[in-house]
Amino acid sequence: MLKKTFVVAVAFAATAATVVVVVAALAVTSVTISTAAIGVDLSYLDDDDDDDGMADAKEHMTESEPVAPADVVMPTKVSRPGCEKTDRCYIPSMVTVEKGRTVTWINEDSAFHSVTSGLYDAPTELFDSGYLDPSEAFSYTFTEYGVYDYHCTLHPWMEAQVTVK
Ligand SMILES: [Cu+2]
Repeated sequence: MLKKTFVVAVAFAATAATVVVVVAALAVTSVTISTAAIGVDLSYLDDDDDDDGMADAKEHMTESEPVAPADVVMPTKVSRPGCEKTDRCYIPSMVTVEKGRTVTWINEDSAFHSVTSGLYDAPTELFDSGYLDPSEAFSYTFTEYGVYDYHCTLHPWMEAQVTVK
């Protein structure tokens, strides 16, 4: 009787151990499957094909930058009065640069504009881009400290300023 009980106990223990092993094996399998599933999902999400670790969105932004980056933009529709009310005839209308720095303007409007030193009523001879075609850029290097007003010779409301410090 005692021996039979012992055999049953051993058999039970062996069965229990098997169940534990099977459960453990299933757990390991399910973890492996989960990881594989995540791996598949990630590979679909990651369409970055050059493996440099840069986000694709950032790379696309870099690609869309203009060939000649401008510090100041003449935006669309500034050939009509109105931009002066929101100070957006040149954007930004006030820039501050270090001495020796070159500032670049680009005409993003469909009309001609200029970048001419001084105010419309009181121009100076420091710089004058002449008429800038649409998409045309103009650069000037500021070699002296000061506050420089500039304007468009075609549109008196277009005035802005560069500060060199
Ligand atoms: Cu203009």
